[in-house]
Amino acid sequence: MNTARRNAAVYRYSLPMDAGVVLRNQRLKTRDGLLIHLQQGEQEGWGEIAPLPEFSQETLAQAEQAALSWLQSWQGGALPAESPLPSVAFGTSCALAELEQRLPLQADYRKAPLCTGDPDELFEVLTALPGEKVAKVKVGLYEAVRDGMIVNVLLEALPDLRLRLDANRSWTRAKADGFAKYVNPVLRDRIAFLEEPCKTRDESRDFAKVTGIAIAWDESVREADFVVQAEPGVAAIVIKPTLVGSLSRCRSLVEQAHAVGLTAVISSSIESSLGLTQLARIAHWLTPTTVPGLDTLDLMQAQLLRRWPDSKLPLQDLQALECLWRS
Ligand code: OSB
Ligand code: MG
Repeated sequence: MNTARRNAAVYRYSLPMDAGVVLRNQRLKTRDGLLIHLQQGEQEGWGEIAPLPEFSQETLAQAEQAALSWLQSWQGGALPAESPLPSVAFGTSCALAELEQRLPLQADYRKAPLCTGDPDELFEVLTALPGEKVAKVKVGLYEAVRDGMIVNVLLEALPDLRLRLDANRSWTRAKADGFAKYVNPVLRDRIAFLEEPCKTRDESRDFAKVTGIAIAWDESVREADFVVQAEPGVAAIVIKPTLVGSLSRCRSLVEQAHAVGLTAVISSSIESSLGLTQLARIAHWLTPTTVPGLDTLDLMQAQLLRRWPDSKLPLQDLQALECLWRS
């Protein structure tokens, strides 16, 4: 039992984003969040708490309140309960796991390159990609027909490519069919999965059944009535820890997925390089055979405290951060 004195601190960060990062209905000019630091004797741990606008239920102000009360209680010697706010539960559980050396250091820095716009650009990246060629393409932003053609062209041009697609529930059942019509049936099994094609789960299930294109749950995983189960046409669940909650909640979801034969993909909610490198460690630990969905660092103009290997982005250190509280 470690009886050394405990200290804690909370910092606030605001990282400039690349021009033109749009989340659902709003442009994201800066990514704002908190870093928490726990210290006990020789041990220390960091965690990131960064609710994602348009995706998280909680605001940063609410997360800050909840984080402060969690930290004060921890600092006083308690083991506080997991916060009901997912971003807070994730950040505090990561900091504790680092402090207690329960988060392995080895990381999976592979990432599935993310393509929102230009398929020519993705083509170049993919041609140069070492190892397993898997990329993620956002669909549903333009016309479904255009999406279908792009997918077809990419799969035809690169015979060892597998694609993950993400429609973020943007299609009606009819639009989803409009997409599928343009994807050559012999190429469809190289779509590893299409995340949430339709507005409802039932429509997405039907789409998978009719088209033979496998689907994955992402938004659904965060809904109260969601249960992890094997279903025809469902290949994977996407786990975004900042939106889902504590490490133990994420771990339980991964275990449930694996137990029924589903792939679990650890994925980014646009965390800073500090949170993102922790996600790479979580992915290596819990989903070692699956490429994680972590290609979001380049949406930002700087890294924070810890570097992502080979990233050329400048690093902001602790001095650049505003300390909100320390004990
Ligand atoms: O739609 O899956 C999404 C990031 C933030 C919010 C929503 C999403 C994402 C990603 C992360 O796409 C990258 C990935 O999953 O590969
Ligand atoms: Mg998604």
